[in-house]
Amino acid sequence: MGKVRHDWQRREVEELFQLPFSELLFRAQTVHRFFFDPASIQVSSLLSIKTGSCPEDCAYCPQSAYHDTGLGEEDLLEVQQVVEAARTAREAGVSRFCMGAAWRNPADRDLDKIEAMIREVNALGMETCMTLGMLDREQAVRLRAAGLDYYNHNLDTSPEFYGTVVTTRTYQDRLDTLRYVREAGIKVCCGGILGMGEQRKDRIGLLLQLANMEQHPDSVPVNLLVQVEGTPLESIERLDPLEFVRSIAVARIMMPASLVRLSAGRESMSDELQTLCFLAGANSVFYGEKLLTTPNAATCGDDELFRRLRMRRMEPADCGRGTATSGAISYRRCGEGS
Ligand code: SAM
Ligand code: DTB
Ligand code: SF4
Repeated sequence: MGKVRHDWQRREVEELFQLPFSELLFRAQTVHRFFFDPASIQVSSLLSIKTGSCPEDCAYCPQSAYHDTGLGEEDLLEVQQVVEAARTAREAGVSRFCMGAAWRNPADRDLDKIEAMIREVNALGMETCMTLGMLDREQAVRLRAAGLDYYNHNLDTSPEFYGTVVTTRTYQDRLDTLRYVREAGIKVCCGGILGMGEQRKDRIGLLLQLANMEQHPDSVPVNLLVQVEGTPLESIERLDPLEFVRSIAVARIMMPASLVRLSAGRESMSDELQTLCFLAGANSVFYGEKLLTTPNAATCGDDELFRRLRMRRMEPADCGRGTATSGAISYRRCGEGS
């Protein structure tokens, strides 16, 4: 039960997906409560620090310059603008601040500013996360030296399906950046997007990639595609919501000590569907009116949902890997601030 495995076989994962729903959720909940307090939830906020006109062609993304979504290119924000947004998030009880840029990779000339953002947000007592595209080894080392806690870099889907959604980079490019991030001592936030027209075998392929890494990602964002007008995936058939819940449950079982984030897509979900995702083992969300460029679930609705479910916010110290000592965890209740 307390074992964290890195040798998952496709056949076993297929069998998990095929379990009766009640059995799958029971197994996921059993694992979840061994590693975490199942009533606690980690809360992150997102800020787009550089929006639009990205040179990559990701079919899902409203920020790709290849798609006409009406988003113009904006400059990299000033450090003070970022700090203000982080302070507001902290006052709303957020423990991790995630900053995203529509870049293929950061230019070295922008790194001084990025480093200042990391230092100043850390100084507010928040965990920092950046998602800036591909990094080289030296850039990863610089970000860590500035104090960066997490780097988000998603594999997004299976290696087999990847070429259908992105052609301007390879799966191996993503894996290389993830390796540099790990080697630099930064915690890894890595997950994917479901509902892009992939098949179950691709969802399994993604989960196998994540769960068979030498070290599991510390955070695993599971995004439900936000279907944005002007992107090639705007009219793709919607994923069965129960298949989405199943995928969360299987992610929880395969990566029991990681935070599994119910990430993009909550705006289109009912409270009841989100509740099923929490029951399946999701224990992290993005909180705030906006994701990067699209609307997120409303904060007042989230506060009310957490209150109805009696869910408590995790303290930053408990947001790392699950400890299997849930009794020792302390909490800040929703709305109490920092
Ligand atoms: N440019 C960097 C990169 O691609 O790594 C960082 C920003 S990018 C917007 C971060 C992640 O957002 C992507 O890896 C993808 O998983 C997610 N994402 C982008 N568009 C999305 C959408 N329409 N629905 C769900 N997730 C999306
Ligand atoms: C992640 O996995 N999801 C977030 C974050 N990491 C950077 C981004 C979601 C973006 C959704 C589309 C948008 O708002 O532009
Ligand atoms: Fe650019 Fe990231 Fe969007 Fe791809 S997902 S187009 S790399 S911002």
